[in-house]
Amino acid sequence: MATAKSRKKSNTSKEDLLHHYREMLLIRRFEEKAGQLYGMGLIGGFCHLYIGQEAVVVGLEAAAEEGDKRVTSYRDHGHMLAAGMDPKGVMAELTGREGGYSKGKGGSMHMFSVEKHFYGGHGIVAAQVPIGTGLAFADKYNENGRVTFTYFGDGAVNQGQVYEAFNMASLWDLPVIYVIENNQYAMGTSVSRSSSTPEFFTRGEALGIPGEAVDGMDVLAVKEAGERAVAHARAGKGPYILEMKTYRYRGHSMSDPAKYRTREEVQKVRETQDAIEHVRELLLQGKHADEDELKAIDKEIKAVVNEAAEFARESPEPALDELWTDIYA
Ligand SMILES: Cc1ncc(C[n+]2csc(CCOP(=O)(O)OP(=O)(O)O)c2C)c(N)n1
Ligand SMILES: [Mg+2]
Repeated sequence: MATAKSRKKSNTSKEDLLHHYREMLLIRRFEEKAGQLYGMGLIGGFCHLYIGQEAVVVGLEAAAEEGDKRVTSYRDHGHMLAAGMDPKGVMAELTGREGGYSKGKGGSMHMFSVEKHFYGGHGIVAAQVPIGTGLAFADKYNENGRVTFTYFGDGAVNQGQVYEAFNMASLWDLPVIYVIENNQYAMGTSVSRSSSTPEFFTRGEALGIPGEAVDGMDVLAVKEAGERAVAHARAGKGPYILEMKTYRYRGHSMSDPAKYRTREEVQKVRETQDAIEHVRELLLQGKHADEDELKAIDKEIKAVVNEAAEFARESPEPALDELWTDIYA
């Protein structure tokens, strides 16, 4: 990975840079707040934060068009926000309240929005890969020109069902983009300890699926690669693999002993590769914004997140009779 400072200067427009900056900052501040609420006991159960990986989803959303779909794992808050879901509804789901996307009954890992074409939120590692492939099958069948972004991790990539899905997607030229978010760890297991070949972008080669590795800490590189993948899938040429080299700053979930990597390792990535810092520098260098303007944006985003947190604390708990709705009997 290039460092935040050494990355090439961009000729991206001011509007686009500001958009990426806001979107990534919203995810980071939202996740920081979720971590706080968790610490206060207002969020229970599992909660996996996306801090550090923001450029992946923000860059790919910038390459998507209205109507395109997305499906991901349990590390899903960033994907929802980037898809345009309401921070209030996401935060209220984390606190298990009525105003949440699943009426407080799903929690962090189980939220959906058909309106925003977000299909979850899946707690079973790699389960979303066949689901994303199925969504793409439906789109091809309906000839609607849509593509599906199917996100999964470096741990999930070693699951058998991934290759069954790859085979069908390639056989039927399904419009699906497989996004491997390689944050280098699956819980406490590093890629070098778990994977016989670490070059995940080549995992579709035997099945005829092209792939490329991308600096997932560089939102502009992500967007560019996303556009190539989208063009491929939308043209009817079938699936495409993007391996995003990224890093998570926080623990796997809120309960993580963090014994598998050093503080120095995390600190080094934060200091030299941070995706938000990168865009911040581009904005300042290009004289698109000054420190005061960036501070004002930060303030604005914090207000949105605080409002979401307030809503999530004040929304009532689901009524008892909700126990009997949305279930298979
Ligand atoms: C089938 C299955 N096996 C094990 C688990 C427990 N588990 C939850 S997350 C995880 C690690 C997955 O790592 P990765 O795919 O790299 O995603 P990341 O957490 O890094 O985003 C494991 C083993 C699970 N949820 N489902
Ligand atoms: Mg991982």
